[in-house]
Amino acid sequence: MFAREALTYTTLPLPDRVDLTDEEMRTAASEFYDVMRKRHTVRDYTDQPVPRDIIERCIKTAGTAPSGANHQPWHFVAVANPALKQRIREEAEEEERRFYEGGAGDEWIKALEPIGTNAVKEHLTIAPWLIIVFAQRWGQFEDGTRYKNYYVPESVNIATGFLLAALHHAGLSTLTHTPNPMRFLNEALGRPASEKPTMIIAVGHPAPDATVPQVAKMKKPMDQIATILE
Ligand code: IYR
Repeated sequence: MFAREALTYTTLPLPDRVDLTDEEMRTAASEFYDVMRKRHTVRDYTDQPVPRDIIERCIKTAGTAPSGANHQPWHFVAVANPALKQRIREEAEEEERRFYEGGAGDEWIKALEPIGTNAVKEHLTIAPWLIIVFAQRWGQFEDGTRYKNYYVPESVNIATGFLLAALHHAGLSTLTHTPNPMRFLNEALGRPASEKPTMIIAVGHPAPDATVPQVAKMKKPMDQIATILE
């Protein structure tokens, strides 16, 4: 994506400067918390379609994330094609069967018990979209030579967080899914060996009878997630 000659240090005045009072910041922070605390990981979907442009707008938001040396080492593949979703489901379920039938080990299976997951991944075919996140371990200049990427997991995971927030903000539900290994996604989606799939995100509208595990509502209190040193 980068032309070598474009990679020089020049600056521009900070765009989009925000200048809120403390009270305005307080309100904004609380309002965003109120949006985000209503995000729930949803496992039961309807097949109600979601227009492609909404998915694209959310991916655009993901693409604004900060990244190591601004290399933006991510690629998102959005799949609505039913045959492709079916193939991804079949291959993911095969991995998951191995996981749930012993690959995971007893401690991991016990940790998942209150979440109620199993190897059946119906959402992968019912949800109208699957977004597969790929991490680019290295990139290529326009002349085909390689360049290194830096802080790839950190960068991709921040972008993935932006994507989940954007989809939620747009009124959609999501499920993050990580079959392991996920190599089959490179072949299924025609992505190069330089890219590592990190996550499948099912996206859509919740089924009328959708539930969430009760434990999912138990969020750690502030004093456990933060230490404030003034
Ligand atoms: N990838 C499996 C197992 C799984 C693991 C964790 I950690 C979860 O929080 C949920 C599921 C699956 O998707 O079922």
